[in-house]
Amino acid sequence: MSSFDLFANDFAEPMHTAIGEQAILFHQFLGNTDETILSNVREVLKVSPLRHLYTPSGHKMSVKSSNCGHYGWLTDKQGYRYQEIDPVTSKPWPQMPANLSVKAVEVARLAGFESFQPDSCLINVYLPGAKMGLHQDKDESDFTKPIVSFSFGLPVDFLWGGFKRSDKYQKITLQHADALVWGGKDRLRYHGVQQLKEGVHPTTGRCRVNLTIRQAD
Ligand code: MD3
Ligand code: FE
Repeated sequence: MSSFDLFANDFAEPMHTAIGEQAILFHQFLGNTDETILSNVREVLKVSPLRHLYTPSGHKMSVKSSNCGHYGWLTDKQGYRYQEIDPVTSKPWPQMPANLSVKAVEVARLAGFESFQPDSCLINVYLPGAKMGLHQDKDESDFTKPIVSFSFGLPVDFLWGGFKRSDKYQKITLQHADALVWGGKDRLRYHGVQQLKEGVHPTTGRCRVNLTIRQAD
């Protein structure tokens, strides 16, 4: 290897990392659109506020959640599901901000998923100590559609597992403005996030915000 190769590698910060056959992490994909997207999310939350959800077995989730788009994901005693009405407001969820669905369709296309029509965005806010245990996303009607996730604020260790809960997993750091797209063979992988560590981020303050954009129906 020449010294030129070493020099080049220092600057060859990858724009994206393939973490699975059909799962790609796009580093800093959101660039300077972060503030615009977050201010649109704050407007959504003025209408459909963040709330803790309860699993069907009665456990309070540590994240606080809301939704925008035609369908919102939720869980309560009646189970995990998508629903068109926000039970807090008894009204439809706020519309998905156009820039959000545009960026999601754009990054899905970059990952090779052409016909993605997002109709749902789950907003999850993590404070230090919050986490999400290993689970599969399987409440959507069409598993051939990808899922796109945008991360903001404090970094977190994302857990990328296999197809059984007991399969071993790897840890991948998700940072502010990163986009993760997965589908196809990787669509039903177990995944989760480790406990958020204490910290303050210049854009979000003492939290992490994750937007999960899906085609639920
Ligand atoms: C890989 N959210 O809302 S996003 C969820 O950071 C959820 O808030 C996490 O899991 C979060 O359901 C992770 C990244 C993610 C989501 C689902 C996946 C990656 C995935 C499903 C299969 C494989
Ligand atoms: Fe998930």
